[in-house]
Amino acid sequence: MTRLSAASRVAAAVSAPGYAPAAHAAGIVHIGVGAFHKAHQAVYTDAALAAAGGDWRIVGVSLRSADVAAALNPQDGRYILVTRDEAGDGARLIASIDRVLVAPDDPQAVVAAIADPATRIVTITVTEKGYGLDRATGGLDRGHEAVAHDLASPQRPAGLVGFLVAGLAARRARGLGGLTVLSCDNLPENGRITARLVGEFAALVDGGLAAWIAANVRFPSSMVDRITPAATARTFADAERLSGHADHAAVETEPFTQWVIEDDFAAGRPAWEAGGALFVATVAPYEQMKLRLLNGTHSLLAYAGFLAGHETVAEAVRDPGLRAIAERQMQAAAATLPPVPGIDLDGYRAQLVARFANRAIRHLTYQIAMDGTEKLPQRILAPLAETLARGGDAAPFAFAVAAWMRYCLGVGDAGEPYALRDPRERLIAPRVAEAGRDAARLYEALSSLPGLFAPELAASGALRAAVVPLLAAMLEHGMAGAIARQG
Ligand code: CS2
Repeated sequence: MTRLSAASRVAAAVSAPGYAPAAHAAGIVHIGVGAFHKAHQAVYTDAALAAAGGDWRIVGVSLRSADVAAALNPQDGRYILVTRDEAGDGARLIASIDRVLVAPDDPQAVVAAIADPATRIVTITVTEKGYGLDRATGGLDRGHEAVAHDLASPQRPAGLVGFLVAGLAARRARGLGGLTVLSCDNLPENGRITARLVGEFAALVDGGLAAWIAANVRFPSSMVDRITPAATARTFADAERLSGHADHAAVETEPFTQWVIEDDFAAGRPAWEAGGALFVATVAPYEQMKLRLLNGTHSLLAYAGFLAGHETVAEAVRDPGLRAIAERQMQAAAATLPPVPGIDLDGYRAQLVARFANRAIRHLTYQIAMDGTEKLPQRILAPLAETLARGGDAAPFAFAVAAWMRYCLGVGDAGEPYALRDPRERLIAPRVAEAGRDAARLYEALSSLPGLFAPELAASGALRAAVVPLLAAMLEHGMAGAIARQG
């Protein structure tokens, strides 16, 4: 089997990169090199390098596992991107990643990479739970495991904010300039959040550093979108079929891709527009649209779909009853949005349903169901709270809330257990156990989780009245029965 690094021998089906990778030095450190990064930012960077050159290759960082480094480093960071829709598969070789560091093996190498004079941007995809955001205050959660660890040993960090602050401190100590920190996670105003968490952490370590960061580091927000399931044996088999190379770093994704970025960079940026990125002055309307319409519907389909026996999003959205509930929620969520420049929201919603229905992508409902307490606030609870504040109806969002609560039981309708996979599961489990299968008690137990429901939601009688009967129906008739009863 040929190795992927032998670019000259790449099979005809996959074209070689449109640039000489080794001729471009690294300029970006990316924290969280998972499937999403490989299907999104790395692809835009690959396009930018081909179109405009520059020293913008990527040094990837894995905060936990050594798997990505083990797969990518032996093949010089290259991998096959498989794009799937019902018309067939495409494949492309991506060469923008230079190398991958494994933080737990060598945290100092990560700090050194951020503090390298060549580094001008640090991009991030660590998922919502990686930030250490206290939802109640909007600031740093000092009880977050990685934050607590890193505050206790700022020289040897383990988490996102600790690494950013240690790397920036090292830049300042070396007399280097600032850089841009670009969050690419599904959080509203992700740049603003990152700036605040980094600023608060830095102030606790060294007040002078916090002032230096405020003066020298930019934190633009960005909205990212590409449906990217976890890679499986099928991904690897198809990458090999399409490219002629065994590649256990291959990743699969849908054809659609979107990246909207605030054009506010401290030290330049790649020509990401070559890959289709849109640069704007303020990204908030795009982020809200995506979080509330795409991700909010995803979460509904994940909880209700998983419990109704649908393994994938495509199956869930093709269930006519669930599809109707999803359409209703999308319509109500769209009504909370400000106008989004250049976007027709009806068209966007229709496109989303078509993307969800793509059967060539096996996006597991169980994958999306994880980390519910980190996802619900911006996806479901925020548009719900705004709707109630305007005197609107809670009903269109109530099914998603009830389905998440039902999911928190950790056992399916046939009695089969599953792992909740939520950072707050140790808080959730005793509450759920105490409430039993009593819908009203379950509602109280979960709506009062600290920092989850905003006070006005937790106190809303209208919301309770909309959710509790649905939850009772789910418990009594099963999820499939509850969906059928909505028709
Ligand atoms: C999904 C997202 O796993 C999830 O929670 O909703 O990963 C979603 O697929 C992406 O945001 C699409 O851009």
